[in-house]
Amino acid sequence: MIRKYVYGTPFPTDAVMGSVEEAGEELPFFERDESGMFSYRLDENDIVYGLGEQVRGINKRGWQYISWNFDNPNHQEDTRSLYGAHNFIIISGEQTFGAFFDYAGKIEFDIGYTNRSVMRIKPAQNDLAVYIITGENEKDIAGQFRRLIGRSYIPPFWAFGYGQSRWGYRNEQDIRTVAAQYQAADIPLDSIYLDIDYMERYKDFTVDPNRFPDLKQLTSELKAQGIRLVPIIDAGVKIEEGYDVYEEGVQHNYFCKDAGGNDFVGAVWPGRVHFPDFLQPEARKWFGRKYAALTGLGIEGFWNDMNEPAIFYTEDRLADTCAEIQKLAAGNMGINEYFAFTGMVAGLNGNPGDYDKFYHNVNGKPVRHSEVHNLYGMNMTRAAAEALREICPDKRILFFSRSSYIGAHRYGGIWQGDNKSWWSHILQSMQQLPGLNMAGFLFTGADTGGFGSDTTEDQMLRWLQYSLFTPLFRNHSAEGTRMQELYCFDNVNAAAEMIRIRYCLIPYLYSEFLKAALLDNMMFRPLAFDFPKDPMARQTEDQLLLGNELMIAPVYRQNALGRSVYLPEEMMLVTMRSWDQYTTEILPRGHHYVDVALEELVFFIRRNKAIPFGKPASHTSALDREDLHLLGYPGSAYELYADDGCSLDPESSLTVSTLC
Ligand code: MIG
Repeated sequence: MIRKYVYGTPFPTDAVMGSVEEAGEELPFFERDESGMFSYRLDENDIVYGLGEQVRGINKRGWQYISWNFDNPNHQEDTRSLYGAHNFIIISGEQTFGAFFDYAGKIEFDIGYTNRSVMRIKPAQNDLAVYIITGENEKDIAGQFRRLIGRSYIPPFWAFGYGQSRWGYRNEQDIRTVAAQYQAADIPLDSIYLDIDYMERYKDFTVDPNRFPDLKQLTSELKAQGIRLVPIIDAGVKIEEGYDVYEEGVQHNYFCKDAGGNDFVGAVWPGRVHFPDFLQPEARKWFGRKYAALTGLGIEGFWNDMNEPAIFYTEDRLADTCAEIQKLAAGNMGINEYFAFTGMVAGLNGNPGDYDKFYHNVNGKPVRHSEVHNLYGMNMTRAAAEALREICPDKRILFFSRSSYIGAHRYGGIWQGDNKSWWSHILQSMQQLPGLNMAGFLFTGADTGGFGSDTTEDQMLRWLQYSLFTPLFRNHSAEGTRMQELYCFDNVNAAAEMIRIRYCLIPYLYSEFLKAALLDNMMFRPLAFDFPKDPMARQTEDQLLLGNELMIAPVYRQNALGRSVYLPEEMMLVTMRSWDQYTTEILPRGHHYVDVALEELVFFIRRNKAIPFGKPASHTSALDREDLHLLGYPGSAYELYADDGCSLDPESSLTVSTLC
């Protein structure tokens, strides 16, 4: 059952589909005080699930999280905000229920931080809708919520292939080298990503004519090899006379305005930019149609970046800061002045005050950006998705965004942002998956190998052994970091085998993805969602159930040659060295230590279940989706979902068959 409670005058977020009647009776479970703060007393054994893209555990207890979409490359234990606002939680314990705080601005979730046994939720302003969901159990509650927010985005089939990315591929030759090296090493590959360097001076929808003289030719040449190019699009539009996107945006008032009614100016990669006002339907249509410039060159996928939106600085704050620094430098800079100086400089990027200084035009009325901040990235993605349906009505386009709000899951996926080549970030990515799935984000994954800092060969192998299960499977890294294309390492074949195994698993992963999307299920679940009474399952933070058949338990510690695993039921351990060389062993319910050599992948098949397992191919279009065998308990069957992988309406080509 879903009940809705409205406070003040909420800004419509479009997270929820259709309309839900307001409940007559009082808000259950929570106390609400006169300041507008919601509080809930946590029982010792209560678990709080959710919040999607956030730091810390699957159980969010014991920290304060702030939904304020933020370009934050530091994903640490003490981080409070990342790129998304996924304000849905499920409290599991004494009382089990879900709560969605549908609010476009900043909102704090103090989950046993100030006081260990109290959860406090406080929106910046008291204009919001709260949805309370009760049901049979956690899975049922999550399913009801997913039906409320609408069907998750389904990418094209080829998006399940492996992708190579790096910020720093400078020209066509760099891209050709990546493709050639993958082929030479016999590693499957479906996509190569174009980061900001393909653009002409970071101008959206342009291609640098010197470094990428013929993108159309490059796109078709690579597509003939089964590889798609996936360019990035940033939110800010460069201010430059004669640049059509800039000129048109100014002319039609499609950009956000400052308090004086002028187009607001911020600085990001292109230098001074205006920010499209994605809250205006007309601006969305206009910006969305611009993607046709690239689809016209044969492009079939995009990633949207910097759409929190990220602002490196605004000119007035920069001027004020420089003036202050001059004053400081004129005196004898003592320690206090020195720290004031470094703080001011660091505080330019993403300064909260800057988000108070611009406005959206909502049906003719100015709305201060900070009040609707968390909707910006979602509406950028929506702009593209809605337009692309018209530009390319006959096929799905791969689409994922950095910033998001619940509702964006209908338009595209998200990647988990600028992580680092840290072992802890393998686990962090995994711990976000259940919360993301609860919020509808199924097509997701981390920058494999880590974005910032330098990876090592062993870390890359372990990372692959986790990421090969995530729908979005992309190796990406930052400019200036160590090269981490798989052919750069000594034991290329060990990595290649992991990618081959991924391709053998694609029929299963795609089938479970379709089920999750079409039936509003979570593809990745905490153990306790299926074993709610098992106290050990309720504590397990480093294993997940995948679909209905698998449990994953990756190794995420350096130099570990195995790990402890908890089995909530009897399961079959599968240890794979290569796609055609593996062992299986039935293990009873309980605690086990499992050996996992560096070149080995392990996963578990649940009791009396089996998964379809195919053969590798150099890319998804060469996969034989019929040539499957069942891997798992003898005598068990599997229900396979498949489709043509490209129709906009997935039901139009859906087939459901039983493999046994
Ligand atoms: O300020 O385009 O998260 O994936 O490589 C950095 C360069 C801008 C941030 C993205 C990252 C991308 C990078 N971008």
